[in-house]
Amino acid sequence: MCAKSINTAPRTPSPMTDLSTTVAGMGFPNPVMLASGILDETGASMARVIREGAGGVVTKSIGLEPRLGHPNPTVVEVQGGLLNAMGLPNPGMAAYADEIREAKREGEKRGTPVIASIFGANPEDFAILARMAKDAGADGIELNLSCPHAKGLGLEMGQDPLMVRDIMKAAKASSALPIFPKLSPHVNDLEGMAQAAEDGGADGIVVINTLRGMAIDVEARSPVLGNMTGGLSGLAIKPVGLRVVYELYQHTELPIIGVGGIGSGRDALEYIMAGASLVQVGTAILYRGPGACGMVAKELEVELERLGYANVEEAVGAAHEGAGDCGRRIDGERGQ
Ligand code: RRO
Repeated sequence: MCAKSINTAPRTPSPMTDLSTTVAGMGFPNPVMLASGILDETGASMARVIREGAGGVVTKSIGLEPRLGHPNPTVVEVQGGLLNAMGLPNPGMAAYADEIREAKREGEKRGTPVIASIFGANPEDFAILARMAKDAGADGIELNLSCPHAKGLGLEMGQDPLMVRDIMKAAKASSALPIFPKLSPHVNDLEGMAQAAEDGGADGIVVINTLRGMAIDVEARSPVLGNMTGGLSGLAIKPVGLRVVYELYQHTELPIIGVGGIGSGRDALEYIMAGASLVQVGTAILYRGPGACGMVAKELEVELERLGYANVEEAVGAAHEGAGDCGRRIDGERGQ
């Protein structure tokens, strides 16, 4: 067993579970956030998600300049989820700042953080965007280092540990906000990438972005998506996300934000037990509507109570208890 005791499981149902939690100094009314890329093009849609019970919202990924994105079709439903190649469409941060302000007004009423997702082509872009997002009132920043289908952006940067470190440093230097890089499962050395993020001053790590995939139209004898390939999200990727969160938990002390195929309180609890301190819901919005985050949070509360957890923190990493030598980093040493 590991020397560091983690989350001994309570035995009896807890009369009341406190869903509120604090991560990287930020307070969240519950740990279920809206993921970047869905219902977050406008302040009004994010405000609605907040009103319907989300514990936090993440904006669509925003760059410096307006961008049209990839040609249609940009989204197709596939077995187990969605395949998208939106191509980072956005109006540019100068125009989008008002959307952040509007979401923030609703967030302030309920103590719900608004996190700005940003993308760029180099550390300087990220530094400027982090400052602009902060000035617009964002409570935290998510660095998109993992979009699987954007040339020279996203994943291309997130596969280079030195670039990850330098982007983190630049964003951190220009904005005092908590900053969370979003990493891809498409990396050979996830542990090294997390270390690079930590070296750059990351306050937590978000995993996972979508998985690179493809759909074929046999009548047209061609790929369905205008971009040919796209990112797979939804239930199909949940086992991948869980595995990544579980492995990261063994190698970093940073808080982990889990995303990928979460559509119920049970899914959220699986991620939390794997090691996530917060979770994000994206594709499930399509099936459950704008209230999906609030619904998942309520279901999570029932699950935590049933299992006797008084709060979310007690359950974080619980799935490592029964796994023998836990390998969680202890006293600066890396585990197995
Ligand atoms: O806009 C997109 O096409 C997109 C982004 Br930024 C991302 O991070 N992940 C994804 O699947 N699509």
